[in-house]
Amino acid sequence: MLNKKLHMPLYLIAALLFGLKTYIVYRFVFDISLENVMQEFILLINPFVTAFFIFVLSIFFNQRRQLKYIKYGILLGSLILYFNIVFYRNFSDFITIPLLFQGSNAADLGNSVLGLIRFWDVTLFLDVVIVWMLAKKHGSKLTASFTKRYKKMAFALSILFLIGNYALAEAERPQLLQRTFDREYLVKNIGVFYYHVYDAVLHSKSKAQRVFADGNELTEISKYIKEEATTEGNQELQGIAKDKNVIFISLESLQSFVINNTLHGEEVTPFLNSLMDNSYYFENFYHQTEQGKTSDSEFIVENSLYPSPRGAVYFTHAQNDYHSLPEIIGKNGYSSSVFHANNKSFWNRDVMYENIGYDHFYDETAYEVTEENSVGWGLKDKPFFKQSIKYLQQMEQPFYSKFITLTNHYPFELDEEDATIEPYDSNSNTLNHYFQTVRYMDEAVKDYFNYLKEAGLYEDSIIILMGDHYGISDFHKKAMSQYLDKEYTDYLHVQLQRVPFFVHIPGQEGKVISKVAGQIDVKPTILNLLGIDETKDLSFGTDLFDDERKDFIALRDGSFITEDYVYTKDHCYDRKTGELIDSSDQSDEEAEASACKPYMEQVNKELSYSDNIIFGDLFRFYDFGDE
Ligand code: GP9
Ligand code: MN
Repeated sequence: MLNKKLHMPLYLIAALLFGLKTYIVYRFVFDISLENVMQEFILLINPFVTAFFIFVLSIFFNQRRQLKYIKYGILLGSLILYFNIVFYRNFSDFITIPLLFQGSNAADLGNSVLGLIRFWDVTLFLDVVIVWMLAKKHGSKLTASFTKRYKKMAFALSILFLIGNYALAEAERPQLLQRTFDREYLVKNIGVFYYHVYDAVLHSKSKAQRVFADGNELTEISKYIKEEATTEGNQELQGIAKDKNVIFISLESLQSFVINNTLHGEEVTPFLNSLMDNSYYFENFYHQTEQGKTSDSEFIVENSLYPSPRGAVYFTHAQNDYHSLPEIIGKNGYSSSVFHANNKSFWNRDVMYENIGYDHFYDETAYEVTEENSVGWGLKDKPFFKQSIKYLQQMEQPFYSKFITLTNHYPFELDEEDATIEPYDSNSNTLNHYFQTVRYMDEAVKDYFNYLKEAGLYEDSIIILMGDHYGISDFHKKAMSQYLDKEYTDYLHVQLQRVPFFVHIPGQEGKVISKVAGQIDVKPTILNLLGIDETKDLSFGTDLFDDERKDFIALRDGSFITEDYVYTKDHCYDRKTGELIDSSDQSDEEAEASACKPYMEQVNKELSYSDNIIFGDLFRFYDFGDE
């Protein structure tokens, strides 16, 4: 049993004080956005759960050591929190290990650190002062040698709290840890301390893989790329956009099934449909993203490499050497920028963009965001485009600018006044509202074309539009098959991974192109249009206008699509009809073996080559010869 004289043990006092302080800091110092009661609840319990776990460990020591552990524990915890506060004041972001050790951000901080300290910051150490004083005056009364049973119970309780906290976080944001979401999300859900532990694990894992890599692997990989994925590019279109501005529009969650389709007898995307008349439109273009969603689509377009099978490359390998689109075109006289009205650290964009050579990132702070002009994830697409144009007008030409839309994002919320098409009627609210936000985005893009014309930028630009990834997941199978009037099969699932891809060159007629294509091909396609020699590059895609191109598109889960077949979940289908080629019939199985098998090996080889490049940071050993 407990020591009779003991009232409240010091470790509990420390946990309560430190938990309270951490909560106050989360709530009032960090600008953490809370969207619902559950998020508020998680944010409230997490500091106490964490503090309890940290300080309960002290009970395993003898009394003298308990005091030491609690005293230095609270000091260290407070310092970590305080460093984050100071860092946050400058960057509105949390410290990451790579940032601390190699980022220029940390150096910037060093210079201005004095300006970031406030007098009242001393109050942030009040709990430390109280605990140290109590330890000094009443140390022996506030500690005890706890019984085995007490130790076991208290420790078990702390683990239970942790699991409870994590379970709530996981329910609020599924696959929180696997998907390495935004740092704000991590801090919001697991707290700043576990966020640091998580960051450290991520960091050492990717460091280890990098350490054991050497340049030799590149010989084999570059040989493969030269043989299989490098072409001269379509000669007719080569250089057609030379010195023109490139405007790239990333269309949030837009899938091809809505294009040229109707709902209640109305076109869902009237503007994009009309754009098909004077653009190259690829109707069999697949997204190849994984857990990194939008950031994966960005990564593929910028590098023509595959994204990571787990997590987001933008987080895990943001410090690698790449040979990215912004860097290459920068060397060819282009300025480059990204426009996206979200927190700059979302998907670690601020770090990655700087590394791969973007000159400027117009993030949320570049926009006037109010309650009225926001919905769901933030600034609505229409004001987003409207407010962007002034920056574009001042930009040095030629420029490459990427615009990332946001309104058509799960859960597809829209204000009533913005809805111009009735919702669908199915068991899925998600799909029902998807059509409305898709229509809104279509209108926003239409407006944007007009702004470009008014600003006199249209004629000197080429405009590329691409869906970033699916918006309607497998979870809405029933509603999807109702809308499409088709049975939802694995084959259909793969076919639904098609996203729109437009290349709009003002003054050119364009056409609908049916060959199989994917995001991996965007970089070489843009380079060829700009007349930049792509044969020096190491990338897995090929120019989409070149008939000599590699004839399959690999999805990140190993599924693939060829001109004739769709392969997924161990089955080979006829691409046009969706008929299964491997039935139980023996002879058909043989047919399957000869049909999909040769591609299977190549797809796996290609995906693992790409992983090797990224995990081993192999491009640091390669001279692209364009310095
Ligand atoms: C966030 C936006 C959406 O900034 O790009 O990200 P997603 O969830 O689609 O990856
Ligand atoms: Mn997205």
